[in-house]
Amino acid sequence: MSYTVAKGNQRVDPDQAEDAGKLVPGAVDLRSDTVTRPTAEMRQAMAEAEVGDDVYGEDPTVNRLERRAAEMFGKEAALFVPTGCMGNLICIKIWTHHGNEVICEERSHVNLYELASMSAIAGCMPRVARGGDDGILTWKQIEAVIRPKIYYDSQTALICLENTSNMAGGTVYPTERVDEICGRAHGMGLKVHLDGARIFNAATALGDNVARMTKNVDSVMFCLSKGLGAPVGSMVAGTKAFIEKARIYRKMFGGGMRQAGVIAAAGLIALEKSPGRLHIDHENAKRLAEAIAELPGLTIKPKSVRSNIVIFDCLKTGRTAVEICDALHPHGVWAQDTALCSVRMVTHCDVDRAGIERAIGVLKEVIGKTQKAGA
Ligand code: TLP
Repeated sequence: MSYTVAKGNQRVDPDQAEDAGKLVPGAVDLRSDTVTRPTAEMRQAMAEAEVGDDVYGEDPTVNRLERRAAEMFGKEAALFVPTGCMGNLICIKIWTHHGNEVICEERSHVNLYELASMSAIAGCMPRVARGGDDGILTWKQIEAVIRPKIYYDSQTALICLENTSNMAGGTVYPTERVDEICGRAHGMGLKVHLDGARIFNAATALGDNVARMTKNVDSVMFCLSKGLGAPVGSMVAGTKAFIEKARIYRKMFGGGMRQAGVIAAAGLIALEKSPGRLHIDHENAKRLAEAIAELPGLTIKPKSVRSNIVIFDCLKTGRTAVEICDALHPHGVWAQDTALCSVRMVTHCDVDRAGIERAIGVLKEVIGKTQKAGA
């Protein structure tokens, strides 16, 4: 079977590949949970959505989504934004001045995958702290990189946490840790922003609720378009005054959307229905990790897999992550290289247990061949 799909983190050139994005029967797409497609219920709601001009505040569906998100997070207000990247940038922009430093974990999305927008647009320097293997920061690690209040030092303004921590393998912040960091940061006049792109996965892993988990952060961004399965959109939540500012920056960054109710309708369904099924993705990730741990040359600690992200090391196979992904690809199992010898597989609502078993079968075959070739 031949088809075209982005390999690893490459983008398919639509002029070169007319079949880009076409559904491939039987393919198991584990590159990311961003690949999920809207359900029939979402599509129906999108078709029927009541809409208006959201820049004028007149889209009833967007207004409903924003009210519901604020309520679920126990915050005064929320704002619908096109992407997680824009949501994070808006929050960073509000909490900082040009020349400030933003503390974040080395592997965090704001540091690695947002095209340096905090520098290019908000005028800030990322100041990275290295968490342990789990990418979860302690106060001690944060404190070590806070700048002293000296006039010739750039000043720390903000701490960005990421929950779950994507590139550390979907690891989860204990809520007490977030509370401790917020308490100490606030005591020093610093703000805390939470990149909660996958906060509902974290909530599922902890058995906690998102309002409690984000009670003390100053702002939170979360994505509707990842594990929750909506086609587009993320939310930012905080105080009413903060969201008023966020609305201004959203417009400045080109994110003022008009009849956005069409996509907000899917977001509402994602918010209500999807959190309750995330445990299935987590069980699938666990199963995948346990099978991977048995394969020669692949390294992963299945116990460390707490949510829907499985990252394994392939150094001992003698092949790079790109080579492994390329070898899986023709068998219809798609994964993403995240470093030279590190492969990521993300479970989500469009891959069921049968798909996971198929991925395991293909991995066994491909890794078996690798071993024979290397022997
Ligand atoms: N993550 C994507 C890639 O950009 C790496 C993925 O496939 O995981 N915060 C976190 C923690 C994220 O993982 C992502 C996207 C974002 C923010 C940005 O969200 P979008 O793509 O909506 O801008």
